[in-house]
Amino acid sequence: MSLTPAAFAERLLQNDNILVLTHRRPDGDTVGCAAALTAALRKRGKTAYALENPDITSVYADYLAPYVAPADFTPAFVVAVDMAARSMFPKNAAQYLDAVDLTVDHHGSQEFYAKETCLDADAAACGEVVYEICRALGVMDGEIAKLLYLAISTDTGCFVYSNTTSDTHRIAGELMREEFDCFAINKRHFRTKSHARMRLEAAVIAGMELYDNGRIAVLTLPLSLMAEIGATEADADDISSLANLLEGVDCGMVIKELPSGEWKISLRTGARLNASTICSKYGGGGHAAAAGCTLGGTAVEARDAMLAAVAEVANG
Ligand SMILES: [Mn+2]
Repeated sequence: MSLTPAAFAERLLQNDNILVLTHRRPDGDTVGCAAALTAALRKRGKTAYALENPDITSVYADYLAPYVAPADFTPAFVVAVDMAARSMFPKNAAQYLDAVDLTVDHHGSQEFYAKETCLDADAAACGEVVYEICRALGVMDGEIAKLLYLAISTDTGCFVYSNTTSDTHRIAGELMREEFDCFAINKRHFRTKSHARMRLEAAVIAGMELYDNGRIAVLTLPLSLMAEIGATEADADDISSLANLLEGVDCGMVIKELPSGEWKISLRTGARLNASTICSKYGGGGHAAAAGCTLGGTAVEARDAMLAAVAEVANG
């Protein structure tokens, strides 16, 4: 049912005027994949653009900017990258909800909304699959390699999360043979924190709650705290990895307030718990070790709903 990367590349070569979509609240994987795929298609002589993403932060905006479609671009073929579900479409992509020709993804919770899908749920990042597609397209250079390295390094926490495999390292090694400044990417995304980010981490850690004999850590990030600190969305990027740093914790939960007043839940789990199964109870999903969902009500109600779901899955 799933397309191979080679078949995916074939479909791309048979079409033109291609638009690439990224997911809501874009991360390095979706942005790196969209930019890399667009660059690769242009190298093969195609007219290709990435759709502007209204949620993009300064952490990733400059990677996508050279590829963003002009307002008057009318696509003939639409591709989605790293997008598991229709709920992940950004607001400005609503017209493509039922019009995606191809999806490439690595989420086990993939909903198969596209006409055809290339899914590798064992890949640590969608960037690993897009790497194979670029190889099948016969194109690679320093720019594409930089973008795919961004995708893979950010989805693996710079190669330390449990999703990292020997394939992840092999592909990263092959990318590093191309000409780009790998250290600059690592320094920017993994070894640098803004002043606001440092203060934000201190504040959410001060408010950390522990449950289940210290196995569950909950961090809450209301917009009022963001405003108090003067933190932007860019300062809160990947804050969900923070809770699991505490010794003894194998279920880290970050409850972050959205501008809509709802709560975005990010769950990071060890082998004992499947994060995607837990989040799917509330319409979310993702990977076994990292998943998310959105809940209404107060932060306390969202937390209690999540703790109940965790307990249910742990006992089930
Ligand atoms: Mn991803």
